[in-house]
Amino acid sequence: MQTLAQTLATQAIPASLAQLLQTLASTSVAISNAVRRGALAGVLGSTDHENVQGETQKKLDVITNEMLKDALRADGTVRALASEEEDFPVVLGDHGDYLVCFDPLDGSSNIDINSLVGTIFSVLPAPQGEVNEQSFLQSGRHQVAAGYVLYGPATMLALTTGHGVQLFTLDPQSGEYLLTNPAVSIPKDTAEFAINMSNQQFWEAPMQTYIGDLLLGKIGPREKSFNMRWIAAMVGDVHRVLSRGGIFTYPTDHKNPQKPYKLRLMYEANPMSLLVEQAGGKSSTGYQDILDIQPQAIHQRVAVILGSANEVATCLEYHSLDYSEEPEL
Ligand code: AFP
Repeated sequence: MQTLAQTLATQAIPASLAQLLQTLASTSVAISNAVRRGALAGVLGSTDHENVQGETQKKLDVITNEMLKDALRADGTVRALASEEEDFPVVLGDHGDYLVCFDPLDGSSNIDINSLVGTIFSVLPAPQGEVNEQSFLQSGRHQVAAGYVLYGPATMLALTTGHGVQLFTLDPQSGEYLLTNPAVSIPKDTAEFAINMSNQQFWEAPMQTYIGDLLLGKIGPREKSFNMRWIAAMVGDVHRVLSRGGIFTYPTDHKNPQKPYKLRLMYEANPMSLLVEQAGGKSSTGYQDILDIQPQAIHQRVAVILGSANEVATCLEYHSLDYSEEPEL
């Protein structure tokens, strides 16, 4: 089986990008080891800090953030990074071709229950001259690479450099990522959806109606039965979508009017959308392709609907209807 290095050598990408991706991959091997040791390494539980998103940081959020920061600083190809766990971008040096955005440990609330977590990353070109927060505000179409590492029963890396999506499995013996799927392809149709149903009363009309119709199964307008899954780590839910299709959504909700969206554009929505598009799927807010959004801030959040192309298209049809008429009593 091909190693990650051998696979990257077959792609028309600059040597500096291949080096950076190797650095991200080898750091993820160290993260995988820390995650696997869990309580034995004393890494479970929370800190007494909140991140800029107002969420209490887990010890592993902080540890993995530092591991990635140190590795990217030493790599030399990265001018600055933006992390879900950092208030502001961190400038690493005055040379290097890339900016990196990452969520060091997605789904960290799963850590204490020994369930799926992962690392998500997005690589953008660095502009000429000084870099600052503004430099990161590039739409997802500018990403030169994106991927995630899933720390599950096996540690797996999903990667795109714009040449489709490749899936690698970590060989724990050699510490190498080996190519286990050279061309991931998301089935166009599906009978599986992923959404946090507990927020149902707070969704807007299009999502209420769409999910309502899925739940009606064979007796509803869709005339087929749907199954539901929810991992509470986007990395796990998107991995399932890449593996066997499905639709995943974290839609707009009004549970907290100050925070109508949950997922972060730069660390979650953009890299996952590039992977999904490169694997033949579709990704949208309901009204706009996620990859076309012009970011306004690095910690910006968005509504996300992604997955099997035909199912996402159906969901978008519900978003194009007029819900202003009061329902008949
Ligand atoms: P954390 O990394 O802060 O735990 O959040 C994970 C996440 O942003 C995303 O990965 C999940 O899809 C989503 O939150 C789960 O949210 P719920 O708490 O609503 O299940």
